[in-house]
Amino acid sequence: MPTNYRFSFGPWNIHSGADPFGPPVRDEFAFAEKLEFYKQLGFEGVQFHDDDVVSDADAPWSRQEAEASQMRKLLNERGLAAEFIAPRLWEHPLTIDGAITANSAGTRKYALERSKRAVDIARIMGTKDLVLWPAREGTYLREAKDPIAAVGRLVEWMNALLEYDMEIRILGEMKPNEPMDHAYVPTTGHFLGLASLTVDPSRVGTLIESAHAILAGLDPSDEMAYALYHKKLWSVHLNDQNGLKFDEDKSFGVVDLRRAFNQVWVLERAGYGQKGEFIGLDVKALRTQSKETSTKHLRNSRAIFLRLVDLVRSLDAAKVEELRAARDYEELDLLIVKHLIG
Ligand code: 3MF
Ligand code: MG
Repeated sequence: MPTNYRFSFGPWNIHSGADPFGPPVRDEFAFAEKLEFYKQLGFEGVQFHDDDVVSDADAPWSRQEAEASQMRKLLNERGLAAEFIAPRLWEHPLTIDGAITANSAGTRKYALERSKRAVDIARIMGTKDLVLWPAREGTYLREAKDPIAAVGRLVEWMNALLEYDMEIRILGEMKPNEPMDHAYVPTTGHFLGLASLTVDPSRVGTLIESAHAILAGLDPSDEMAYALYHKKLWSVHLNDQNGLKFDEDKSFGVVDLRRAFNQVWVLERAGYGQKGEFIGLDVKALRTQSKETSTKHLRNSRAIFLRLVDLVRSLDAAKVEELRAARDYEELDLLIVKHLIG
């Protein structure tokens, strides 16, 4: 049975074009306007940070609860589903030097309490998935924190959440650097090692972002294959990245079509999506786009993904096997490139 792929993105993927070196270049769409784009563009999943759902993640719970219920209603009315909630632990004044791995016990307590509220928000929103992008869980200089204690603190944080809610799943979204010089848990493999140390490894898995793997000097399709073998690829952030520089969040497949093809191939071969997993995107419109044309990166990424699905399905698999057996990789190279050129 061919997979009928479902797509998701987060509200931050429609944005005003600000970057670290310049202010916004186009007006922000209101949240309600962003929601209308989902179905129009062929998406049904919404990825959320906790404070994308509620206006203030530090507000009294009664207010957060009411706002989350209201958001759930907005999604239901539009036939949309929340894919996951990610506690945004990297913007608060308390978490300047990290949240889970901060030296300050008070900050670590804040991080855990806020993460528990994110779990509560997830339950209201109808998802069991909590995404951890450990943005500032690393250092600017090696001596700033105790690196062994830091690893333990990540495990303790996961254990506390797994015990707080017996159904919640934690998906680690690993990235080797940016905003930190080095992250403590830079890759999927590192994270899966930690997952095995938690009180319930069956509820800890991964979300793999193409650009994050590339920034680690790794091939995203091999990273996905590694997680798929562990049955722990529970979401993806497809995008593209031109070499080792800042996280570009380019549209899927626009830099390296063959690398994108291989990601689609590994997902398709493993039946990814058949248990309801979303094809998530984490892409940004170029700063040069006008407001009116600032959702084309989402349209394009989805279209490129689906075109690559066609190409994966029409690839002569028997020929690939034959060339593998004959170890004629030059011929295989040409077969793939010709297939992509069409
Ligand atoms: C950073 C990211 C983040 C995460 C998001 C959800 C802003 O490189 O990829 O996007 O995807 O916070 O975890
Ligand atoms: Mg991401």
